[in-house]
Amino acid sequence: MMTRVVTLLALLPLISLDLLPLRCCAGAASVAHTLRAGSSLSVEDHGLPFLVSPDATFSCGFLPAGDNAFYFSVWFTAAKNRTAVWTANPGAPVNGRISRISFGAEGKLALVDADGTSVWDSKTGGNKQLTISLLDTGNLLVADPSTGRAPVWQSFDWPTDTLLPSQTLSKNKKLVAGYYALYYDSDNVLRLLYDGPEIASTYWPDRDIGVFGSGRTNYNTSRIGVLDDTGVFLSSDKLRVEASDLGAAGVKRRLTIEQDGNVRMYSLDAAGGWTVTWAAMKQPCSVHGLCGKNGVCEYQPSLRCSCAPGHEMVDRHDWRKGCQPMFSTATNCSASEQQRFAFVEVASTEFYGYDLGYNSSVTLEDCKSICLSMCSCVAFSYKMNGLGQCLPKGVLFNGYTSPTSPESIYLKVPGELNASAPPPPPEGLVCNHNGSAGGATIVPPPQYWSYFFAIAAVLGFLELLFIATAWWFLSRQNSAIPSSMEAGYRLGMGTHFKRFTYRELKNATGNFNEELGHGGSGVVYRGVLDKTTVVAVKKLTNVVQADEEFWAEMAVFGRINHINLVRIWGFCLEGKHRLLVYEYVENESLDRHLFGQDDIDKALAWSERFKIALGAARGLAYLHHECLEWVIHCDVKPENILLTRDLDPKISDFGLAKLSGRNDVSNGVQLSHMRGTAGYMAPEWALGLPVDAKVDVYSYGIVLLEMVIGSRISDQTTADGGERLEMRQITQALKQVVASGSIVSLVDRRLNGQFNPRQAMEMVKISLSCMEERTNRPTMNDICKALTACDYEDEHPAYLA
Ligand SMILES: *[C@@H]1O[C@H](CO)[C@@H](O)[C@H](O)[C@H]1NC(C)=O
Ligand SMILES: *[C@@H]1O[C@H](CO)[C@@H](O)[C@H](O)[C@H]1NC(C)=O
Ligand SMILES: *[C@@H]1O[C@H](CO)[C@@H](O)[C@H](O)[C@H]1NC(C)=O
Ligand SMILES: *[C@@H]1O[C@H](CO)[C@@H](O)[C@H](O)[C@H]1NC(C)=O
Ligand SMILES: *[C@@H]1O[C@H](CO)[C@@H](O)[C@H](O)[C@H]1NC(C)=O
Ligand SMILES: CC(=O)N[C@H]1CO[C@H](CO)[C@@H](O)[C@@H]1O
Repeated sequence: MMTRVVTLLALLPLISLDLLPLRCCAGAASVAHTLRAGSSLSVEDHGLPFLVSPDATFSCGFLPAGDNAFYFSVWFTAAKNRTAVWTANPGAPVNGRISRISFGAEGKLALVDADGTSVWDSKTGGNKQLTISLLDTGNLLVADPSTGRAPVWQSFDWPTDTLLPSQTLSKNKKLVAGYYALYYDSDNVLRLLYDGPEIASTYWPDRDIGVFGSGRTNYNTSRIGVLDDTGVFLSSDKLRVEASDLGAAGVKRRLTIEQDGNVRMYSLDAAGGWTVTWAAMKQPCSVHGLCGKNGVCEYQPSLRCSCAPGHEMVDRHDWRKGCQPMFSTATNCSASEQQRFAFVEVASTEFYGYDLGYNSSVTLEDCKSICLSMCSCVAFSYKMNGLGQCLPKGVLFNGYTSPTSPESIYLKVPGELNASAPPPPPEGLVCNHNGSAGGATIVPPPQYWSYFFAIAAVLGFLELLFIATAWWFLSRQNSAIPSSMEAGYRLGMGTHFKRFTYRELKNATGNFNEELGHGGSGVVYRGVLDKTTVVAVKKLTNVVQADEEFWAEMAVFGRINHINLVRIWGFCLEGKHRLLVYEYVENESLDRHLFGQDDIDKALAWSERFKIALGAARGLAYLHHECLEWVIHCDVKPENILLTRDLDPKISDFGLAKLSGRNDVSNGVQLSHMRGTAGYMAPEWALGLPVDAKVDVYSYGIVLLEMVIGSRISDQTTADGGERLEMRQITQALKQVVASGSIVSLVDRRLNGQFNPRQAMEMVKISLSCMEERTNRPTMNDICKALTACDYEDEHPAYLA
């Protein structure tokens, strides 16, 4: 295998990536830029534009909008997908037959539907000789030539969802998409508003930070916002935003509000596609109104709605209509009725607004009684963090869940949901710190709670009883779990986590004949369960634990569940055999994709690399933080990051450090054997210091850097290809690159300059901070936040399409 050598020390001259060649539009010259009164175009000629701007940047004419429906719009000629930048008849398409756009003899631009009704007109005309032109700015202009082409009407005054460079957004103009609007509020601040059928609220600038906290002002009454060609949007309320490709010459840009409530700036690339260069909302779920009443938004890895526990969708096809409770809510406010209710915790979840009151420095119990005493209280949010903040809520809107949120919401539900069952666990997901018999905490990870509570609500308390008993058994370290208990346990977990017999696994793997790979912890074989499910079966070597301890660890593994972690389906513990059964991940490990592929076409694209970096960070953050810092991976490297068919990352082999021996010490875990892989191991390993989660942060930093440069760090050599570089020299070189502000010399050449410089720079900066001395390294949560903040390439959520 040939190793490509990236010479970090020899910083090469920058390769220009911002000079995107512009497409020329042959044949456009035959179409008019300006028309006199008496011109028209039928929708049946929709292959033809009505007008094209002099330099052919913009065209206008009919754009299809579904079956046999058309809009009259202006679009960028060079864009592959004709994205309308202005539309005459938004929301009111005309028929695909007979409809016409005409600039009539009286000087009025009018859109007439098949049945002869006028759908829209420019309300211009009279007896003057007017003309209509499409300008190079994208402005469709009706002008009077006799007065030096003074505008009589222009599309720039009637924006739809898009602002073009040189077009102004002002007091009486707003950008609208569905229920969302970008507009100047009466206090002079540019805001984003959700104006839905049930509720209306503004969500940008962030209301928790406020106008001034967001760097805005409400003192400037001019209320003007302008986008310029270089990619700067300036607003009179002191908002200034810059495109990530700021200043790139000749780039065609637009600023558009979209159906998902976000505002994005786009640049047209050479291939005729659009690249997001700025987005108003960094967290897609912070947009209001996405999932409706009692709905919860989750962004992991793309936007997804679900109902709060005990609720179901009102309309299966429309999340905006939200969810309704499946239980009877309070009808009167008698004390006896209030006693009917209890609370169910939904961890890491917030619902914005609709507070009925606010109390601080109260206990959770006080907060419960405050909510019980208010008839209209349907839930409360409680934040521990030393303040004891209690916010009873009257309505649940704008819900979102984020693994890092410190808040929990407690839903008021009828007590019969738990009448004779054991209490729902008092805390969120807890990977029992020390595997001991602590509180039986059984709340599944956040992304499964809806499923979990749906079962609880529908089937009643039976499962809870099973689960609790099973857990009681497990936590008693009883290795002989009766099968009915196992069944209940499986059901409750919403998974198939189970104990397998050795014979089952032997059969499933055809007597361990197809080896998928091997590492320090054992050999992995391909297996097939129930003739259908492909799994990976790992025969563990080096397991030093007694059966009881192994059981306890398995109990923890069974609860680890995150989209970016390889799922563990079960295990086998029989005699000296110790096996783990994993989800099979189709697309091999990251190293196979990243290294040794000299074929340019096969190299991972930038967006894929960034997605993998973010996903792996989320998986590790989950292990470190959601599990009370219990699970340290200890062997983060590209070989342990598996990729799905869609190239989503899943971390494998976590938790094995623990199985292969440990000594708990007060500050960190002292592992009896050194684990990890040379090149990815933090320096404290070598120094024999106790290790903590920061060893994973170090290794992650190395992997992150390797994703940027496309080769192994341990293979880096000096410019003449001579000796290997030491880590110290590499960080030195990286610091120079960061200081120079240009990352091009560093990024994998196979990408041919097709990468996002801002993301690449952020990745290198994070990587550098991961290589710092232990206490200075960021946490995985910090890294997730930093990466998410530059993840502008949000796909549009599928359900809104
Ligand atoms: C208000 O904003 C406009 C446009 O950004 C700017 O030209 C003007 O100087 C501002 N006025 C004040 C008083 O800051
Ligand atoms: C055009 O739109 C289709 C469907 O919306 C999408 O799959 C495709 O990627 C788009 N093409 C470009 C160049 O944006
Ligand atoms: C309130 O409702 C409860 C049960 O829903 C009922 O038993 C009680 O009689 C009601 N009280 C009044 C005053 O209506
Ligand atoms: C909560 O606040 C309200 C009003 O601020 C007050 O009347 C009430 O006593 C407080 N409750 C507790 C338990 O502190
Ligand atoms: C370990 O378990 C014991 C016994 O339940 C408990 O008191 C202790 O707090 C646990 N330790 C940690 C760090 O959770
Ligand atoms: C309303 C109600 O009965 N809630 C009960 C749920 O279960 C726990 C534990 O048994 C009780 O403490 C609650 O009162």
